[in-house]
Amino acid sequence: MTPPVNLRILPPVLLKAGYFLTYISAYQTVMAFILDGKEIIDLRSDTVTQPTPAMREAMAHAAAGDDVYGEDPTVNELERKAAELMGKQAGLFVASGTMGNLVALLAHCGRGDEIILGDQAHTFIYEAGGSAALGGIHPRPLRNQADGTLLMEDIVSAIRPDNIHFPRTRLICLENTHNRCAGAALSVEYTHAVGDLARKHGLKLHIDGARIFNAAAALGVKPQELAAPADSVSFCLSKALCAPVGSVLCGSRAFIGEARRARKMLGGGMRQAGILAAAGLVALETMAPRLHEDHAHAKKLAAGLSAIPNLTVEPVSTNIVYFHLPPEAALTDAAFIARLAGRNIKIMAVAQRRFRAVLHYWINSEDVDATLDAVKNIVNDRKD
Ligand code: TLP
Repeated sequence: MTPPVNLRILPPVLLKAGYFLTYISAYQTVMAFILDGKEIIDLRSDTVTQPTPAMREAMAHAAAGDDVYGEDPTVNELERKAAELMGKQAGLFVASGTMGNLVALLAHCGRGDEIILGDQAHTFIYEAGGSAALGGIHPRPLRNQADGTLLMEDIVSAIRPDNIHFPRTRLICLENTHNRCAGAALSVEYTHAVGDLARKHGLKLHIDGARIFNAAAALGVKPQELAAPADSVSFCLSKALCAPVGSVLCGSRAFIGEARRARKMLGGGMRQAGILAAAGLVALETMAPRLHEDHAHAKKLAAGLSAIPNLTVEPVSTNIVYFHLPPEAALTDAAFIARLAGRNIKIMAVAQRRFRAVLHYWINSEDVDATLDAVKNIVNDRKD
């Protein structure tokens, strides 16, 4: 009888398997070291977050189908869950926060329509003018207050009367949390007031809620309370929630139908996107409830930075910390960034003398200590 395995080749095979397993485990150790963020303290953004092992696991086993046919069960589940969390009828999984905002604007507005938004809004500054370039939509930027709000009186006076000379005001856009306004969380009361104003003037309200879960955590409210006055809200899975890709746009069934058409037009129909949506579902379950930890780390970082002579720190309410070097400091912005990078710490320069550090899942309390230590030494010009 022939044995099922040739026993003579078994020892070399086992040896090779042994080497292979050793390589794999060494590889895993190195990758874990790099991927868990311990090697580099990357504070440039929460967009840099690697997916967690649970997300990778869910992605590997996700059920998938053709999402353009509406046949991807995991995408459908993510869209259902997202809509439920935002208190809306329907959701649409999109490739990015930028696409979520653009698709929303295309669905709300026609060519020549005007949107009212903040002059510090992500949509106004960082989205490559997509709504104007691709939708013929006219932006009307109003001055953002330091807390991320727009003044009611500014909004009212920006609404156009019906006159053939003017574009038609169609939409008001808010951002919550407000990225460039120190990550400020806009309150439920304020958002309702803007929603009431919009309805009174026959306008729609869109919220760029890229970090709306951070706003909800900081304010101690449910995200749907913040989204309630809005006709549409988009939020990102790929930022503080740690998923690798994607955002969800939520609104009424009819609105999402229009948005789905706009997404297709932009080339955003992603087919077996359940592989990505699976990570998004894990993000909603596991990451949304822990955001207060990032906020605590942000407060700790801000307190430590403000104790360093010559640095000024903007008020912190969520996971974003902005701070400033004094204008007269000998240290240039580029040198500051480079010296931090030399200690494996990455932060972002957002304007002259203004820097941003964003806290996220892969940054722990010791990383904050290490960052404070590094900044202190560099600002005091101590050699490392
Ligand atoms: N913001 C990024 C950069 O683009 C600045 C960051 O690092 O913070 N809305 C808001 C409020 C955002 O902060 C961002 C990304 C987006 C939309 C766009 O999201 P993505 O990058 O997924 O297109």
